[in-house]
Amino acid sequence: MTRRTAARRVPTSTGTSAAAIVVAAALALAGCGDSDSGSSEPELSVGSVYMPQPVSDSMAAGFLVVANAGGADDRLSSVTSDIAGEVTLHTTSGQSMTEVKNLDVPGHGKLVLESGGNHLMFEKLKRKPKEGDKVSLELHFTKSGPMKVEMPVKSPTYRPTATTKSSLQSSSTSHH
Ligand SMILES: [Cu+2]
Repeated sequence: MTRRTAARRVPTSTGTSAAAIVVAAALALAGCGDSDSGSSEPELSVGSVYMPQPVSDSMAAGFLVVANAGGADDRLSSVTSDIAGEVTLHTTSGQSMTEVKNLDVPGHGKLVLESGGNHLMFEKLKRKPKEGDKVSLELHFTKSGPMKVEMPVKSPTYRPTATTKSSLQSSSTSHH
C-alpha cells in the first residue's frame, strides 16, 4: 500500500517539466524561420504615381513612391521623360526647393515623393501635360536596373487619399 502512493507522485512532476521544454523548443524554431527572409539586393516597386496638371507652360512637378522590399539600400540617381528636356530631383524645406543629385531608397523602406516634400521637376516642357494624359518616364537607380513608369496627369488640386492621409488618420484616432 505505501509503495503505490510513492510511485504515483514521481511521473506527475516529470510530466510537467517535459511539457514546458516542448513549448520552449517550438518558440525557438518559430524565431529561427523569421530571420531567414530578407535579401541582400534592393527589390524596388513604384506606386502612388501622379502629376498635377501644371499651371506653368515650362515646368511641372511629379510625385511617386518607390518601395524597397530588399535588404540593401539603393538610390534614385536620375529621371528621363519624353515630354521634358530635363527632369531634376528636388527636396523641399519650408518654402524653398533644393535640387539634389540623388535620393535614397533605404532597404526595407521607401522613398516618398509627395506634395510639399520631395518631388520630380519636369523642366523645359516640350508640350504641356493636361488632365487625363499619361507621361512616360524612366527612373534610373545606382544599383537596380532602370524602371519605366506611366505617370497619370490629374487635376491641378488633386491629392492622393490612399497612402499618407490614411496613415495620418489612423494614428490620430487611435488612443493609447
Ligand atoms: Cu521643385
